[in-house]
Amino acid sequence: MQNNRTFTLIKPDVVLKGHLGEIMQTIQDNGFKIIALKLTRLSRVEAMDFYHLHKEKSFYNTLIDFMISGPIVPMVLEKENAVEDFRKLIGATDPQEAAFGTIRRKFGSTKTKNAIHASDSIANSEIEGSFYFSKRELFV
Ligand code: 3AN
Repeated sequence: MQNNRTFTLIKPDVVLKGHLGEIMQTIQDNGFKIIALKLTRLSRVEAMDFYHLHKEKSFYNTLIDFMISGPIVPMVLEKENAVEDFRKLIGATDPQEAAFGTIRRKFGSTKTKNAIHASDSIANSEIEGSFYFSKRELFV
């Protein structure tokens, strides 16, 4: 992924509550351009693969069950300083601790149902983006 891109994934809680449009508007209003997007659903095996780095964590099974409970919307976004700026826009992992005005503060409810995921580095954004999208879909 170029260093002006990041990967994000809107989680099932948001999609099922009907807040998808509002979040996409927030993303665009904050200067991010949508490069790739799909509405999809993970199998248990895919979810375990995507979150394999967390497999020893106490919350792993809860996270997997939640992530396969409904539709998700992975996206690749473009903006200068995309990874860092987008992490600021989503806020802290726990929506109760996330800053006011952030996506997790507004739309998340718990550390598991926290509305949205975003890559924490350029390297991870490349790995995560290519988990969901082909090179052709990413225009690379
Ligand atoms: P973030 O998404 O803020 O970078 P990570 O990468 O530490 O957070 O965790 C990945 C996902 O695992 C989070 N998005 C969250 O849904 C879940 N998670 C993290 N910590 C906890 C926790 N203490 N309890 C429940 N779920 C958690």
